[in-house]
Amino acid sequence: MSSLDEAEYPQRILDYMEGFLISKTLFASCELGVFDFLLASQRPLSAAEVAEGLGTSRDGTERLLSACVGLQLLTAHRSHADGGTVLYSNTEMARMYLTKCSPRSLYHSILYSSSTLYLCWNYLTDAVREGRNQHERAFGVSSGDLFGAVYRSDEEMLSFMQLMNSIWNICGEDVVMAFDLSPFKTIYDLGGCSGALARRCLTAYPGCCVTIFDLPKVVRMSREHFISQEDEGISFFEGDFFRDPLPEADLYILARILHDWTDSRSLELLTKVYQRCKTGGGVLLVEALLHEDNSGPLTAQLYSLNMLVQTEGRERKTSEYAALLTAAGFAHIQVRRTGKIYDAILATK
Ligand code: SAM
Ligand code: ASE
Repeated sequence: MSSLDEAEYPQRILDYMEGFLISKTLFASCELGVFDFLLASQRPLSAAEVAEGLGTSRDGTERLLSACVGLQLLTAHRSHADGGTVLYSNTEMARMYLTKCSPRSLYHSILYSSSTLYLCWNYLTDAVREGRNQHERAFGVSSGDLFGAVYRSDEEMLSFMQLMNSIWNICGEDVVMAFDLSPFKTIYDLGGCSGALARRCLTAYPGCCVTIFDLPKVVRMSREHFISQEDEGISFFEGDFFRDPLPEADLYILARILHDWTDSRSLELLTKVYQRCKTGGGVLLVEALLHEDNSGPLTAQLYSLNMLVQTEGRERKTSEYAALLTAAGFAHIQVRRTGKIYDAILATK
């Protein structure tokens, strides 16, 4: 296709227009459990066997599996024994990223994208028109309290936490290794959520102590589903980072926190962090950084639209984070781009 002139054939426009067909094919395959079923069977299966196992229609399943072959998520083998029946198995990419229990699984990100993001994005046009998030339209909940809306039920909270958790399967190590954090012994992960990044920190810096600071109900859920007694070096602190005093620490991690909030709320939080931070201590921001001229990366540009439909914040450029950090009192601002979704900024007091 790439050899055709765009003036003659608008391949890219067609791809953009129909991009959601691909997303939905991926969502449905994960929701139905296609990749986990093929993994468990340990041999290639026909569409009829998959349909029988999943309790789905034969014809619908055949089309879904065929589309997954087109997406290179499945491989089709022609069985010689059995009159040329097509048998399907996971590609390595699907096995690694789409099965529920793989260490690099994105399964939960995909489920959240399907059940929540897709519904919010249905109102992107309204979000742009109004300049605000769409929780009310999409889910009928007030967005006055942002995380009250995001956590509108226990099920929704767990699903959000699983989304937060799963991306660190892919990007976590890069983010905690972007700087040498070994001088910082007492670390608070503000809005630390499921604790996935705290865990990455401990693996990279076995000598440190990480405390996950989050809202009480999030801490409860994290204890129940994500962090066990065996996770030595990890503890919890229940609190509201806007309302409650912050504990003293060497390093505060704010991963995907500031992008939820306006400049003024972000500055309020960073100022509080600066006041409690030990001298020589610091703050690590983990965010998807936009280029200075806003020319990319595309992921950060799209995530900024997602922040519009779902939060009160935006994705920012390095200079915008630097201005907030400076205004809060921090100095020695350093940036490391990872080449993956999330980058790191370290500033010290
Ligand atoms: N840092 C985690 C990560 O990157 O995976 C989670 C980021 S998530 C977008 C934002 C986190 O901030 C959630 O865990 C949420 O519960 C927490 N949070 C929101 N408002 C808070 C508040 N007022 N006090 C403490 N935590 C809060
Ligand atoms: C937030 C991060 C996310 C708040 C809501 C969110 C993500 C999805 N919804 O702080 C993760 C990043 N992914 C996207 C599409 O923005």
